[in-house]
Amino acid sequence: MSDSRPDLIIYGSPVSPFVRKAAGMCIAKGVPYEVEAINIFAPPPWFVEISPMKRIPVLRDRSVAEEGLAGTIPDSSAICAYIEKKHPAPALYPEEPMAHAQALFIEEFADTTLAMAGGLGIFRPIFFAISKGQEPDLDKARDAWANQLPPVFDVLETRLGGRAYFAGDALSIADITVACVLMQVSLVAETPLDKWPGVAAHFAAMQALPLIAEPYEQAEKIIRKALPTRFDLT
Ligand SMILES: N[C@@H](CCC(=O)N[C@@H](CS)C(=O)NCC(=O)O)C(=O)O
Repeated sequence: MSDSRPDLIIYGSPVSPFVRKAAGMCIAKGVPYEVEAINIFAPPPWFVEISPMKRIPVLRDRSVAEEGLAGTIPDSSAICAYIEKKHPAPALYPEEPMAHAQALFIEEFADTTLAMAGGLGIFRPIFFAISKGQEPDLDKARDAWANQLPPVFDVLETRLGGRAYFAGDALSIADITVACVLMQVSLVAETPLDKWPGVAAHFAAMQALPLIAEPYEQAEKIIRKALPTRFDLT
């Protein structure tokens, strides 16, 4: 490489939990990366070509190609699987087949069901409104906290079963994804988890890890400019 930029470029914003998930993988493995800002609501034409679902993140591996479609991967799950293959240590996908599949399921559950309840149900109605100079839709956010999230937390509590990790006996993509997606709620609201002690303990332990905390800090810097304090949704 003729310049000082790292091979791995994550197109997106740390405000996206899926960008933070990919960044967390890089941090866990000690792989240099850079987040290159893309405004997903007004993306440049070259980005649309590499993001068929018009979403962030997309990863570019500059050691493969510096422009065009080659060397790019859309979708955080595909990105994380790629980073794991390219940089196997420390392993963030369990080796044992059942634990491996459980990790993939929890990743998917967090990316979809948890993200729908927390991201679409709470983060967006609060932060998108504030960004547009409007009043946050606290009724919608309170409804999501009271009704959409509890069944999701119930599933997570049961699947954790009092253990420290969701799959196998070590940190995996499952833990990283749940933490990154749940922290989307923390960006705008308090997250009292007393009814789910296993989830609460897991969340606290994840928040203490640099691979979770560092990308979140970047997101918080952006969010706190417009929203100095979190809302209480209870
Ligand atoms: N399953 C995708 C989800 C990506 C996603 O939904 N990203 C959001 C930002 S957090 C996005 O780009 N949204 C743009 C839109 O919905 O138009 C992944 O894991 O990467």
